[in-house]
Amino acid sequence: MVNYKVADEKLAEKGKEALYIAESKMPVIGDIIRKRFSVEKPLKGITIAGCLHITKETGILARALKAGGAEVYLCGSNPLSTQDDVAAAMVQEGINVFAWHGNTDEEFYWCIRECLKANPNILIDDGADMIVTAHKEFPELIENGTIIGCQEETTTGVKRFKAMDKNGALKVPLFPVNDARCKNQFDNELGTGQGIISAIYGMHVLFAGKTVIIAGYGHCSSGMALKARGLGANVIVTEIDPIKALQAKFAGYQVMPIEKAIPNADIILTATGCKHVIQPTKEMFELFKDGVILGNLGHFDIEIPTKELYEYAKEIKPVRTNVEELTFPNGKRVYLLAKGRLANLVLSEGHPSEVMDMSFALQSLMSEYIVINKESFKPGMINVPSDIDDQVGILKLKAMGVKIDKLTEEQYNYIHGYEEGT
Ligand code: RBV
Repeated sequence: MVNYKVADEKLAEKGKEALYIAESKMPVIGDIIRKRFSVEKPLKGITIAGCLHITKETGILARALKAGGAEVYLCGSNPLSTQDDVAAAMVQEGINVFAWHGNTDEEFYWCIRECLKANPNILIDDGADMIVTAHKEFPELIENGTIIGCQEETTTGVKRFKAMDKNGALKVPLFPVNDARCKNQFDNELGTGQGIISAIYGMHVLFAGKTVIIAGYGHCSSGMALKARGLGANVIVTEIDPIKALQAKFAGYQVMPIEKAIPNADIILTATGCKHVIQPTKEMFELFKDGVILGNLGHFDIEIPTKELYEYAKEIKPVRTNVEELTFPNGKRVYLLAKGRLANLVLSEGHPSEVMDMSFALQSLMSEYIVINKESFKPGMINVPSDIDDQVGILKLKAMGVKIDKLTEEQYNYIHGYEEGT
């Protein structure tokens, strides 16, 4: 029996088309790993609950986990990122899905609880909401050993778990998959980077000649800055980290405090993982240029002070799908993308399948690793083993038909030795 609550089961046919496209672009998880999993069944008897964006790429991950023998439960990791057609198609394939686009906060947590009620052994989170809920509301799953290991997909979630671990509050073995090289150097830099086109989807705007603020210069935002510059924008980077600020400066961007940058900005895009990147004050809001586009690509909707912007606006008018025009008391207009939620998933379809192939290959291999090694873990953060990271890199290169050099014995000894010098 499949357990589910989705928006409309009749959308399944359309969802299957999306899955077909994704699978053709995800050869590592959608072909190589899935085929091996179907034969070896490394996840037999295991229930896996994923709190992930319900997209065609997540569908391909779910297929691989199921092929490996797992019972799979999914709920959305953001109320606005669920692709209802894909959710419906997954249900037809025997995946238990609790997700629909536009669910309320209360419904969002209801969906998480439905997944946790299935007594999952492995939790795959994106943003930490499911694993934090397990700690708060389902502690027995942790205490009685039902949960054997957890995986986190995104930077913001890893940040939350590091804080939990520091406070002694993290009671499960937690693998920060986001921190693996095959994840953050591709999904974050290229996927989120290319996500700046959500501003184009939203307002059909030309980047060339525009002044664009990119808030942050981490993996995600540095990718965004590069893409915005590539489209001909005049890019200003804002940062709080001195080294990242220097990196941005030496990469040729203007770097300055956000307050100085705002009056000239045509587009402001955030991906910092931090709160109130634009301070929620009237003085700050009044600095905006008339017609500025505001978009967030970070995990939560608090980077741009959405709530305070809504309160300050004298009029809020939906102008396009997931774009609102906010008119301030002084008559200036601001165009807010995706209600401040991650625009790269809400206005477009999330990160392209090609990069999610690596992220989800890591997630699937880590689930297998957790099953094999479950006896050896202690609660706390545990890095993804570098050989699993390498394996994903090797498989991706193989799938792309790219060959690389191998160390000779002489080179191996040189690199691992200290005798040879001047
Ligand atoms: N993300 N998933 C998708 N197409 O399924 N797109 C982006 C997808 C993930 C990405 O790995 C990132 O770390 C996270 O969403 C942010 O919530």
